Amino acid sequence: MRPGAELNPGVAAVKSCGGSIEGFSESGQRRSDMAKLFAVTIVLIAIGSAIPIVMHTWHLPQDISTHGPLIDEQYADTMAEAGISFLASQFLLAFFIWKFSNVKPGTKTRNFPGGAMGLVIAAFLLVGTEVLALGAFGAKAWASVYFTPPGANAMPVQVQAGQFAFYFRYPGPDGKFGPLHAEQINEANANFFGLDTTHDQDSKDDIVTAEMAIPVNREIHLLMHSKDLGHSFFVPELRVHQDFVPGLDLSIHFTATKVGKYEIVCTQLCGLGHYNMKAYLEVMTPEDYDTWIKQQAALQ
Ligand SMILES: [Cu+2]
Repeated sequence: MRPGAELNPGVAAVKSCGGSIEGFSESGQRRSDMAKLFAVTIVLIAIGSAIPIVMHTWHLPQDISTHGPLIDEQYADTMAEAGISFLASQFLLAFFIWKFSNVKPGTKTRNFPGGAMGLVIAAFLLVGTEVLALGAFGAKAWASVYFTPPGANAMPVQVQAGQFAFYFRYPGPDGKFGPLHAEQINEANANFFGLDTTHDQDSKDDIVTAEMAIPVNREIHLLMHSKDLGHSFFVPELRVHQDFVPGLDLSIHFTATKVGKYEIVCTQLCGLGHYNMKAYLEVMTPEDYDTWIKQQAALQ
């Protein structure tokens, strides 16, 4: 290298070096070959990881809810947008590595106009626009679940999460839930919700179960609370995933469209027994549901 010459192959914006590579040492040539191999590897890995996505190798679970198509559409839009950005950034990275892989000794280093600050601002604007755009496009799916109230005929079901089980409560023939008394929760006598059936008239016909059953094609208004700490209610097929927050009464509404048995899982790491915190949702025909709820009422 000539005295005083600068060589900085790590900076992208150096002058391209087509033509002669006079003075290029053998180790420099080897580095250049390795860089080109690296660029090709990046392109191959990027394309290889995109193929299963484009070919839908990993399907989403079946959708059994009325709001599911909107959620799936949002997933597809997000995946397409993120996928195109990912491929573009990898190809660009590979291009720069290839282009500047054989910088000859003595090439003058040039800096990006504005330095790192300009790049940081550009990245900030790009990512911010991307996040805002996805938020705007996803508002419809979000609003269909959270910004519209349940219909007047929605069937109320209460779910309580606690380490490490879900319990469900149905209001019984009177259609009213009795009040909860946290101090009366007693798992030993199966009073999971803290009901006082001796004094509270509305609690007398409440039905508590360890599994959830609902009639198909009927809107459900799910009332959620946690007994202890953060948990979640996740049924992938329903496209419902809502956290429980201790101290908050949350609710969500949905309509299941396919009869079947589906798993309800907690996705919050809620303690040592978290791995085993699950229950089942059975979507039944209206007739089967009537039979089931009568059976459960008889077991109280
Ligand atoms: Cu949990």
